Amino acid sequence: MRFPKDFLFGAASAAYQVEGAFDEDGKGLSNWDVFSKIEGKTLNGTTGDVAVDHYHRFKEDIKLMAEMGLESYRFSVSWTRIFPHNDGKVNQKGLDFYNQLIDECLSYGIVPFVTLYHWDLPQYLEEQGGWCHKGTIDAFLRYAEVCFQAFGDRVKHWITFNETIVFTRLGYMTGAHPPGIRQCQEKFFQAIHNVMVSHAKTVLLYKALKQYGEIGITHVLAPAFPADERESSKKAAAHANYFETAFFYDPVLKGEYPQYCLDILKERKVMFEITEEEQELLRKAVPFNDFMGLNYYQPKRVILIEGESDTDLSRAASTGGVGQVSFDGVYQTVKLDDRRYTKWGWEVSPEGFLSGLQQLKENYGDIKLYITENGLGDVDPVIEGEIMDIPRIKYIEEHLAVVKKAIAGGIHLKGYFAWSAIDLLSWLNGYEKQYGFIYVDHENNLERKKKASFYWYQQVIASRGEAL
Ligand code: 8VR
Repeated sequence: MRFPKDFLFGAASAAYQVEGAFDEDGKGLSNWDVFSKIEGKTLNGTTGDVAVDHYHRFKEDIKLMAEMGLESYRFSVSWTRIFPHNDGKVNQKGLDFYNQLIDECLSYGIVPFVTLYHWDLPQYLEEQGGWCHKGTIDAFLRYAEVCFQAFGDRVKHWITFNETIVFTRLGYMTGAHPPGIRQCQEKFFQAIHNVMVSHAKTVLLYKALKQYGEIGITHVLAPAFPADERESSKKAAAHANYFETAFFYDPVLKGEYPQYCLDILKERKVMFEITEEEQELLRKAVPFNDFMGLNYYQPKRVILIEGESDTDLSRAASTGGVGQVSFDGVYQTVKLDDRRYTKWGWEVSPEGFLSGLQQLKENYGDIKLYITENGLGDVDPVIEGEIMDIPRIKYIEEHLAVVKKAIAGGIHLKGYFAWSAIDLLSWLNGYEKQYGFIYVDHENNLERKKKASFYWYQQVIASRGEAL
């Protein structure tokens, strides 16, 4: 089987992870520009000041992506290039950069998929309370509107937020991401809710502008499964699916939070505010949400924590590490002996991917889906100067096979974006963890080089998946 004609083969990146030029052409500071400079926050103190210098080399990078045959490039806009300071003034040079980037993609027929928020919040908003502060919702709306107006004639695919669960959990529970707050459930849930309201408002705004494109949000797809046969583990998985999946998917696709979660939060006296008006907004936006973007890396194998719970929620340093204790100390993910894991302890499970997609269809019906991220973080082997990233080829091949199967099984999946187009800065893991089809030589002036996977993906795209 070949993939359908209108299925998009893409790859993704995020502004902070690739652009660099953190203070050029009028850009203001983001929370990550500040946070990454605090000692001990990132691996070896790496920052996005230069990253892989995509800001200056985007022409070269897009040219390589075109050579690979890429049909779509998912990238994010850096909010502080557009609104550098807390004065509401738009920075034209910021708009110019993305105009050039978009035009460059289009000149090769590469469809731009634009993420408005991939974690880099203006520092001035962070200082006012970040996502816990209602003013951030208005600021986001204004920012989104300026982007729609500046780029919307050419950009027809918009993603409002990337992985709400990650930046809120790491920002307010484990403290690994800015603002670095630990174990604050009130803030965690308030931030999630404010993001959901921002999403709903942005969707309605986009539709009101009548730009005739599509808009959606990207969530983590990480279905939880009981790690063993015990009843308690089944309970843990159900609880995890409520709090880590339904709590994020329901407000977007059903317009309300799962009652199961609200009851528990009330019982535990976790106080956060949802006004009537906001609740109404969530409902109103549901039919206008055009698609769900899914980032799939791994499922979760969970067990219930019995007795005294391990309260050190920051135990797993990365966003996905096995061993992670849930936000409420009720369950934890475990490593299973008979499973495959990456060097960073992320489980490799194409089967989990397929059941995650099937569960979504069962719970939410026939929604349009894009895989907005999927890929393998590895230290790529270099053999006689060639980057032989064979494990990455294998990983993507297995997951693309699932995509094929899902489509054949009636799941409405319209595109696949590998993470990542090019090697980039990992938020917490520096440059050690590579994901790209294009290698960046940090010893040698950030020179680009095609990996084995580059040629492989090129063939996959050219044959529309028949080469799989
Ligand atoms: C996603 C994020 C993306 C990447 C990929 C891979 C990290 C990384 C944690 O959660 O959207 O930005 O982030 O996962 O892993 O290493 O930078």
